[in-house]
Amino acid sequence: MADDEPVGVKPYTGPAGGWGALRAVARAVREQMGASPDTRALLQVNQPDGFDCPGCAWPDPKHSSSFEFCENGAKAVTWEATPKRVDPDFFAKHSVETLWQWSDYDLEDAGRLTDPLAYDPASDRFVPIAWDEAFARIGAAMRAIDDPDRMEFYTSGRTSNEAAFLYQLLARIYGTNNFPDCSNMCHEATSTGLPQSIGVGKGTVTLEDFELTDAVFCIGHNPGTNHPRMLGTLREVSRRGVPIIVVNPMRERGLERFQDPQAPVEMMTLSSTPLASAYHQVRIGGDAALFKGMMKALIEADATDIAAGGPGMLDRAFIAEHTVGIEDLKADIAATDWPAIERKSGLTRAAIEGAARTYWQADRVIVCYGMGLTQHRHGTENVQQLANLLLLRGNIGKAGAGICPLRGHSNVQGDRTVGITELPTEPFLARLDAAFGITSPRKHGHNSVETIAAMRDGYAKGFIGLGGNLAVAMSDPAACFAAFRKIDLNVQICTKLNRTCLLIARESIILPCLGRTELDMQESGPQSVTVEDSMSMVHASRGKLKPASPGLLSEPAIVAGIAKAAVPDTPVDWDALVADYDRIRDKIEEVFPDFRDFNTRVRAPGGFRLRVGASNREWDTPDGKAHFLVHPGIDEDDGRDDTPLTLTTVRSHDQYNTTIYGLNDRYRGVSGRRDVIFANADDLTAMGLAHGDIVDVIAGSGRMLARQTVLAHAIARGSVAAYYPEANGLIALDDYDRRSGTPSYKSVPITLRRAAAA
Ligand SMILES: Nc1nc2c(c(=O)[nH]1)N[C@H]1C(S)=C(S)[C@@H](COP(=O)(O)OP(=O)(O)OC[C@H]3O[C@@H](n4cnc5c(=O)[nH]c(N)nc54)[C@H](O)[C@@H]3O)O[C@H]1N2
Ligand SMILES: Nc1nc2c(c(=O)[nH]1)N[C@H]1C(S)=C(S)[C@@H](COP(=O)(O)OP(=O)(O)OC[C@H]3O[C@@H](n4cnc5c(=O)[nH]c(N)nc54)[C@H](O)[C@@H]3O)O[C@H]1N2
Ligand SMILES: [Mo]
Repeated sequence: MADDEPVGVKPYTGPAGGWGALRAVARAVREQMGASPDTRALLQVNQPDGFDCPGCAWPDPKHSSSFEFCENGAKAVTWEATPKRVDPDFFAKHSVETLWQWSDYDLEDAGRLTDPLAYDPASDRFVPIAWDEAFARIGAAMRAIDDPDRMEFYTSGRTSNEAAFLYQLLARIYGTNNFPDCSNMCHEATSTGLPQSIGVGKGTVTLEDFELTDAVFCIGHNPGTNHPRMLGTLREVSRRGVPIIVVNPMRERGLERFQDPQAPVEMMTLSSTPLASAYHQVRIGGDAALFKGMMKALIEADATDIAAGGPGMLDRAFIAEHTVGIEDLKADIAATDWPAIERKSGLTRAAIEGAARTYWQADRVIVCYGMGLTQHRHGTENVQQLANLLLLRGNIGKAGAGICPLRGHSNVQGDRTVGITELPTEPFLARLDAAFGITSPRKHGHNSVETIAAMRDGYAKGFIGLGGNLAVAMSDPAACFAAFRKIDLNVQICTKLNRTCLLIARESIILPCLGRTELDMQESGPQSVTVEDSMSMVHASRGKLKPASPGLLSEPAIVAGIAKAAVPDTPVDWDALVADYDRIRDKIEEVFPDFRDFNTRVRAPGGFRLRVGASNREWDTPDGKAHFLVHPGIDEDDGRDDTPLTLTTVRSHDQYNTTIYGLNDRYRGVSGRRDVIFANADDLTAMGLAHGDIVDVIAGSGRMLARQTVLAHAIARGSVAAYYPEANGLIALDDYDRRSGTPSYKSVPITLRRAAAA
C-alpha cells in the first residue's frame, strides 16, 4: 500500500511527542547549531533567571525550575541561536534580484543579520551603513512625509513590553495611531468580541484552573504543533479522567494521543496518554452552528428538567446577578432549527447533543480556542457565541472554569497591554500625555489590512516593522508586494532576512536586533525585558548568549535611535530610558496602574498576574454586566455555501508563521514538501479525483494555487486545508471580519480542478 503513496506521504501512526520529538530536536540542534553546538541556550528557556521561550504564549508552571521539554520551542531557540551569519560579504555576493528568487526557508536559513543595511539602487544590493547614518536617513525620510498619518508602525508579537511601550510612544509623538500589528491577523476577534461580552479581551483562566476543571473543550487549535507545552497540561487533565472534547475539521494527532518526553515510563514502554474523549470534525466555519446547537440542546434539557421539578441546567443565580440579554438569546436559539444547524456544522444532532451533555454534566468547564475560531468573516461572532455558551452555566469567573484563547506570539498579548493599538481609549491617552508631557493624536489609526490598503492606494508613505514579515503574513501577497514597492520608506527591524525586507521602497533600511536569547548590555548593566503570556502572567526574560554580532542593538535602543532622529525636540529622555529598562517599566506603571510596583513584582520568580476583571466576575463593561450577545442566523459563510468547498490554511509542524524550519509535517504524515491539499476522501470521489492527483486550487477573481497534490485526509466533508503562507494568494485583501478586521484565512471558498498534464 505504502508504495502507492505520493512522494513524501506516509500516514503517521504514533502519538504526538515521544521519541519523534526528541529526534527532531537533535536534528534542529545539528542543522542550526553546527558541529560544536552551544546548547546552553536550550537549558535557559523559561527558567526563573533565563529567557522567555520565543515559541509560544502558553504559560509556564509556577516557579518552574526543571527544563520543560518542547520540540517546537527548541526549534525556535536554535533558529535564533544559530552560528550562521548574513554579513556584509553575503550582501556583496547576492543582489536583491537574486535573493528575491530564494525561498522563504533559504532566506531565513542563511542566518542572523549582523549589521545595519541600506539599499543601494546602483548595485541592487544592501550595503552596510553605520547606525548613526541609518537613524539619520530614517529620521530625514520620516520628517519628509507631509502627514504623520501616512506613516505605519507595525509590531510583531515577539517584541518585549519595554520595546513596544517605547515604540507606541515614538509613533504617538510623531503624531499617529497607525498600529497595524500581528494581533490584527490573529486574535483580534477575541480582542474585539470578548470586551463586549465579558468586559475584557483576554482569557480568564490560569494554569491552576486546569487542575480543578471537570471538562475541557479544545476548539480550532492544534497544540501538538503550536503550543506543545500545553500537551503536558492536557495529559494531566486526561489522567484525572476529565473529558477533553475536541472540535476541529481535521484530526490532529496532538489532540488524540501524547507520549510525554518528560515521563520516563511512557518513553521507555512506548505507551502514551489518550487526550480527546470525543472528536467532532466540524465543517470549516461551522462552529457558530455547533455552539447554537449546543445551546439549543442545553436550553431544551433545562426546560424539561424544570418541568419535572428539577433545578434546571442553567445557572439562574449567576444569570440573574451578572448578565443581561438572556431572553433575546433564547429567542434567537429557538428560532434556529436543527436541520440548519446540522447542515452548517456538518455534525449530527445526536453528536451535538452529546457534546452539550458533557458540557452540562460538568460543574466547571474550560474552553480553549485558537485560529480555527477567529480567522473567519464571522470570527468575532464565533467568539461571542462561545462566551454565550459559557455564561449560560456561569462558567466564567469561577475556579476551574473559563475561557482560554491561545495566543500566538510569545508577547502578542503584552504588546497590546502596553499601548500597541490603533484604537486607543481616551483615559489611556490622557495618562500617556501626562506621564511624558506630550499631546498624543486622538484620531484612530490603521490596522494591518488598512495599512496595506493605504499603501496600495498611495496614501501611506512610510513603514516600520518592529519584527514580523507582514507582506508574507497578510492575505494577497501580490497586492502586498506591490503596495510596499510604492512607498518612500521601508524599515525592517529584525533578526533574520525575510521577504518583506526585500521589498524595495525609495529608501529601504534593515536594522538587525538582538533576539530573546542574547545578552542585552546597556549603560546600567545587563538588562531584562518583560512579557505577558496567554494567561496574563507578566514575567522577566533575560538573554545570556553572546550577541550574534557586535553590530546589533536591542529593540528599545533602535526605537530610541529612530525617535531621536525623527522627532528631535521632545520632552522624552530616550537615552536615560534605554540606559536602564527599570526606568521604562516605571513609566509603564505610571501609564497603566495595573502594573503597580512593576519593578518589584516582576523580580519575584514567576512574575505576577495582571488584573483580569472577568476572572473575579467584575465585568468591565459600560453597565458592569456580562452580556449575552445575539447574532441571528448561522449563515457564517455569508450564503456562500453553494461553493462546494471551503479551504482553511494551517501551520505545519515545521514552521513558525512565515518562518519555515523545514518541509516536514510529521503528525499529518507529510515530509519533504508543502505543495499538498488535504481533502475528504468522499469529496474526492464525488469530484472524480483520487488521492495523489495533481490539482489547481481556484478561488474568486481568478486567484489560483497551481499544481498541488491532493491527499485524502481525515477532514470534514466540504472542507479542505492547505499550508499558510503558500495559500495566502487565494485570499483577497478584502476578505476579513467586518467587526474585527481579522482576515478570513480559515474560510476561503474554492474549487478544485484537475491540473493540465505538465
Ligand atoms: N511551532 C509553532 N508554534 C506557534 C506558531 C507556529 O507557526 N509554529 N504560531 C504562533 C501563532 S502566531 C499563533 S496565532 C498560534 C496558532 O495556533 P493554532 O490556532 O493552533 O494555529 P493553526 O495552525 O492556524 O491551527 C488552527 C487549527 O484550527 C483548525 N481549524 C481550521 N479551520 C477551522 C474551523 O473552521 N473550525 C474549527 N473548529 N477549527 C478549524 C485546523 O484544523 C487547525 O488544527 O500558534 C503560535 N505558536
Ligand atoms: N493564511 C494565513 N495567514 C496568516 C495566518 C494563518 O493562520 N493563515 N496567521 C496569521 C497570524 S496568527 C499571525 S500572528 C501572522 C504572523 O505575522 P508576523 O508576526 O508578521 O510574522 P512572523 O512570521 O512571525 O515574523 C517572522 C520574522 O520576525 C523576525 N523576528 C524573529 N524574532 C525576532 C525578534 O526577536 N525581534 C525582531 N524585531 N524580529 C524578529 C524575523 O526576521 C522573521 O523573519 O500571520 C498571519 N497570517
Ligand atoms: Mo498569531
